[in-house]
This record gives sequence, C-alpha cells and structure tokens, in this order.
Amino acid sequence: MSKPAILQIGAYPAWDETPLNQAYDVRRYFEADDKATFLAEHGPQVRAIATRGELGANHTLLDACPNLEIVSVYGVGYDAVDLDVCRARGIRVTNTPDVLSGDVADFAVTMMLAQTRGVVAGDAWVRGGAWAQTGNLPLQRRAWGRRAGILGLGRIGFEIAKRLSGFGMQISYSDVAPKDYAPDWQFIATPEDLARQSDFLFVAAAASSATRHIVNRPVIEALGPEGMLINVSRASNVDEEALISALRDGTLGSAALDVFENEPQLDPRFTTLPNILLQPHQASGTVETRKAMGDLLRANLAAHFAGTPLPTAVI
Ligand code: 8YV
Repeated sequence: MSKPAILQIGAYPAWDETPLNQAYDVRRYFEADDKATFLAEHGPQVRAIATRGELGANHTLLDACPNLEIVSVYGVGYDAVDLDVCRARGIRVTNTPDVLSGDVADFAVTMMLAQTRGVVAGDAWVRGGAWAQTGNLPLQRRAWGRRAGILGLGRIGFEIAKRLSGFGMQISYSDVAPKDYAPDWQFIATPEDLARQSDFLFVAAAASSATRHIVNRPVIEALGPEGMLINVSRASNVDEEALISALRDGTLGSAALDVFENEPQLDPRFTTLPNILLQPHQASGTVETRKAMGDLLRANLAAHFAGTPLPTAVI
C-alpha cells in the first residue's frame, strides 16, 4: 500500500524527520521556492498537514488540499488553524498538549527571576568590565513572597502557579470561571483587577479571537510602574502598541516576552527598550519536550490513518 501523502510546513529535528519520512510520503512545502506551483502540484494528493503552527490567517493551504483529512499541529496552540473551516470540511485537528506544560512553566518562571534579579544585565556587567570599573550592579527587586497573577489557569498556567507557590508568592488568577483545581489561589474575574493585585502578571491563556488584546492599555496601567508582564502564550493576547508605550513612559515597570507579533520579525522598537527581556519563542524548546511533541504529532497521524481514536484531538 502506498504511504499517505503529507504536507510538511516547517522543518523538524532529525529525530522527527526520519520516522516521518519512513511512514509518509512527505511533501516539503517549506523548501519550495515557488509555493503556488508546489501547492498546485502536490496539494491534491495531500491527506494530512503536519505544521508547527504556520498555517497563517488565510486558507491558502487548506484550499490547496481538497482531499485533506487531518491537520496535526506541533504545539499546544492551534490559533493559526481555522477550526470553523476545518469543521465545515470534516478535517480533524490535533495538537500536543501536556507534554510541554512543565517546560513552558519553567521558562515563564525563569523569565520572571531573570528579569527581576537582573541576571542578563548582571552577565553584561561582568563581561563588559563594569563590575571592576564601576562597582556593583544596581540593586534589583525580589521575587519570592510577592504577588503573582496568572491570566489563564489552564495546563500551563496551573504549572506556573504550582512553581510560584514554592516561592511563597501570593497567587491569584483570572479565567472564564473559577477552577476547582486551584484550592488556595484567589480567583479574580477581570484581567484588570488581576493586574491591579499583581506584581508579576503571567499571560498563559490560549489565544483566540476572544482573547485578542486581553492585555490592553487599562490592564497594563493597572499592573503599573512596579509591575512586570510575562508572556509565554501568544503575542495576540497583548496589545503590543500599548505595551511599548507603557514601557517607554514608565507606566509599566518591565516585561519579559517569549512571543511577538510577526515573529521572528519583531517590532524593532522592542530592542531599544532597556526594561524588557526578549526571548526567541523558546519556552517549549528542550530536547525532551520537543521529542515528546514530535512523538505525539506522529501518534495522532498514525491513529488517524489506522482509524483509531486520536490521542489529542482538538476537533
Ligand atoms: C511551538 C508553541 O509550537 O506549543 C505551542 O503552542 O508555541 C510552541 O511549543 C514550538 O515552538 C514549535 O514551533
């Protein structure tokens, strides 16, 4: 029997490429110079799309694959996939939840600690000779015992809160409704009130049209000049224009971002701000997690073609 044809949207590590190519007839979209010609040639045979989430806002890829059965996303966030279009066409969608939550939470906490304790600035201070020439790094701010707000207490938000409990932090969260698995963390209904009661505001909400710019100017102002915003979800959850102006004029103390609009081509103004920590969307980027994500992506594809239940179906 011939192998099912799949459209591979982005590159994967070698440990994923090998098994993917063994099981499927892989059409490497990301290597095509002329995308339109490539799609016209390969699209009609494609039965599955394996994507890191780069499907984009339009339906070009979905439309080019009339026989598409499944979109398997290498990531927990599937905001780049138009679920309405997929539902209407009976296309299944899967993602890779859980396996990355611990690493993303670790990274969110790492960014908080690094930024509040001046770890990156301290490294530059030593390397640049300022320590020997000028003296000690200016004093930084503490993390433990302060107030943390988690916007979106899903799997990742929960893991962040668990870790912060170990720092004796006062933890509050906001979500569509209180969670029964958050016993001694305070539920606060609105993002603005949550920000007002937080020193560190973690954005961990799954992105959708409903959460676009959920962190808007009033939320940023409520977090205030002593506050820090940490985003490990999607850039669309934060109004970048409001964030940049608040960081510039001191309305917001600082920020730590792992995600950006149009990444990796981020707004160049970010790189001119002294009070922000910039990271290259690497919260899930460990060997262990990426291997688990690849395994889960392929397990979903394998289940689909075997006609068995999908391990992690979105729809
Ligand atoms: C990316 C992510 O998928 O899980 C998500 O939603 O954003 C990440 O894990 C990963 O960077 C691969 O592109």
